[in-house]
Amino acid sequence: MDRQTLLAAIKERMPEKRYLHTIGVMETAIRLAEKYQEDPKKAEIAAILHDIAKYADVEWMKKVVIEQQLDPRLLDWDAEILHGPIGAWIAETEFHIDDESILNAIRYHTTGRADMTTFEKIIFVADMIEPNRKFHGVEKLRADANINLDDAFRACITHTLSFLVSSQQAIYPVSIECYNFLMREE
Ligand code: DGI
Ligand code: FE
Ligand code: FE
Ligand code: FE
Repeated sequence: MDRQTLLAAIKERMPEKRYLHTIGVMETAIRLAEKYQEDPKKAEIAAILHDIAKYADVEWMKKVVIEQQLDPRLLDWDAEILHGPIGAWIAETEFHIDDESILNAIRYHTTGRADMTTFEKIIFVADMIEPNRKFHGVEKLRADANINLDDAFRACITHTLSFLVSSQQAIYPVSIECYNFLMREE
């Protein structure tokens, strides 16, 4: 599916602000894919579809979790955690994406997971540093991403988990697995 078709399909499912975020992720992901020798066309598709489920109905998403036998732990969480795995399912069933690397990049774009691939890290980091993101520390993450993807990814995960702890939010177990994996790497 080409860029314009995919963009038209997602545009009607999200507010303008989220659409502009998606364009930013797309441009950033393509640039990082070129820099770190991954397929920019695949990065484009994963980026365009990554937040497709962000505004989907939570009860509907939980129904999909049950019917598709996704991780049952998802049932205890809201759209912020559900939209990754459900986004991957929509990409597969509705957009006929069969490339597992694209589906996994969408699936784990919010939480990360243990032993992320380079391609998954690109989508994760692009989501966090795209030009419309404005949070304290984002410039440093952007600079890191231009130097070393692994270091940038580690800094992104640390930033997200620190934020969740400091605002006393629950942490999804897969996010913890991602963090622990990084801390145990040499
Ligand atoms: O969908 P986006 O806003 O572009 O970004 P995202 O999918 O990376 O993150 C969505 C939200 O989920 C963001 O506010 C951070 C939050 N989040 C990430 N990991 C966890 C989490 N929230 C909880 N409660 N637990 C997590 O482990
Ligand atoms: Fe997201
Ligand atoms: Fe993210
Ligand atoms: Fe996003």
